[in-house]
Amino acid sequence: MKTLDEEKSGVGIEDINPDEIKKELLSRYPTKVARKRAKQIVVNKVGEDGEVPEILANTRTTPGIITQRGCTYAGCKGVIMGPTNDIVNITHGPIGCGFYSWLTRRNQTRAEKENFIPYCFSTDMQDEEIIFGGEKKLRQAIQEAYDLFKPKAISIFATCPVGLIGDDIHAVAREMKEKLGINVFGFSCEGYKGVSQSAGHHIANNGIFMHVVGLDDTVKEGDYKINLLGEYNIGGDSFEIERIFGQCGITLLSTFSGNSGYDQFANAHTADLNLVMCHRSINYLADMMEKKFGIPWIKINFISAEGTAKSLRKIARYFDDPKLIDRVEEVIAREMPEVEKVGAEVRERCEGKLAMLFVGASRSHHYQLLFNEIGMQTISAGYEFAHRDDYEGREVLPDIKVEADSRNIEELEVEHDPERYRPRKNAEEIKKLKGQGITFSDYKGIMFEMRNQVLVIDDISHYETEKLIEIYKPDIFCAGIKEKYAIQKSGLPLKQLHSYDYGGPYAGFKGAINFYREIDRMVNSRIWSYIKAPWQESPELTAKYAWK
Ligand code: CFM
Repeated sequence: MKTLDEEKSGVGIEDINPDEIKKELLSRYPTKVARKRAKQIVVNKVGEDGEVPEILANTRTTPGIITQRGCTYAGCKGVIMGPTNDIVNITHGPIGCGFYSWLTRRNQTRAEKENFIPYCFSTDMQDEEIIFGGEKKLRQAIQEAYDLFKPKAISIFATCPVGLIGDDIHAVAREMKEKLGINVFGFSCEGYKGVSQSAGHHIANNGIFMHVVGLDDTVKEGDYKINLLGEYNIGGDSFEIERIFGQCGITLLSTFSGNSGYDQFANAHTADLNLVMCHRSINYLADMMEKKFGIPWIKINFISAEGTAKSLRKIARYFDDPKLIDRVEEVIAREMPEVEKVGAEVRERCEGKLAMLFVGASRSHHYQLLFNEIGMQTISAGYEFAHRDDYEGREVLPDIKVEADSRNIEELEVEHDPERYRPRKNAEEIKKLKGQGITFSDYKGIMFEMRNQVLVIDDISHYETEKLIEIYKPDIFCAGIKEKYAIQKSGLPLKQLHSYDYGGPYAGFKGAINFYREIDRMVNSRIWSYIKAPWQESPELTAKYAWK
């Protein structure tokens, strides 16, 4: 029997010319498509001054290409608002859209009282509503949900047909808010609104900011008050992060939106610092909260043990209190030995193995750090729907061309709140913190942290995926459920980084340990080499099933 290493050719980054591969990937496309894809497939090159190449992103997928992307409604309802536990989220549309937003994302919660996450609320539009309008049915659905559950708030999500027939969900929301005396608000997040789910993030950020954030001015007890933005508690990640904050004595007011609810959002503006975990999905809210209430934001990352330690130190430095600084160091010192022990053990078996990561946005970046911790390299990565700033860093923001598809999404005009705007740090303090290496309102992007010569690919197609696997023969491919079985059939393990398969948490210290062990099992298992499609072992089957 061959050893595992003999079965795999073990191609290294050094052995392959990425420009040649790019040429090969493009060679199958019609000229016009190839020209566009050429700008979305980039060979990474980080200059000495940190400069990175330009990439084309957040642009329409060419019809006919099998993309990984989802729709605007998925980004708004599924991603940002879905994890909230005590808001009744009603999908206004045909039942199919509702079904696919029903607990398929593994966002967990520990709701104290109400938990509506396991429910799927839909107006179940039929032909009649499509032809004569669905506002009446929406009104009835809101009333029914209210009568049954008496929630604090109800939100409405528009699906494609709602926009096409012109139902005014916002007028219905206003009317029902008045009638029921609870907060009712709508999101015009029709699936077609943008080029991907990214548009839905922006719409959700606007809605939650306009309708909920700032409604409750109560100043809560606790030191070092923060919000965690862009963490959705997939597989229990938020629970692990909350555990760490608890140990450090950091007060978490609100998470947008993992393990969080209406009251937390309403009160979030009383925090002293916003932490941004997933930049893509929530940067709008961070910027708006800073403008309106004066809360600064910093980019942090709790994926990877190093990232977690670094982020905690950043928070401690921001609050500039020796008590917190010491406590954070104690927590890191207590947690790290176990992480390092498991890491070293796993590293022996994983060192030098290759990973590819193609997930929505942030995770393709953050998980590279976890792989690095066990000695694995990322040979190619990219985002489904992120924007140029997530690749190249926020300094390119002024250069990003706003196209018609993005112009569709409202940019809110935000000003200082006349009474409640309060800068959390004065100019001198900010200067001091910057001197200590803290950067505010900034994200450097994925390319900056990737090796030269690796392929960075935006909105990867299924054809490109198969080609890359054939050429690079990576040890693991990270993507989602749509890719999972197709890729596994090629004899390669696929780790779902959206839902985590059935695993997690992977955030924080304990999460890092879980991830190391899981990847060790996956890349060092022989099981994939035993899988052979019937026609690989019995070629005559090909003939039997052929047309003629
Ligand atoms: Fe942010 Fe996410 Fe992601 Fe995302 Fe998503 Fe997700 Fe994702 Mo799936 S908010 S961008 S829209 S980190 S659902 S929790 S895993 S594609 S990489």
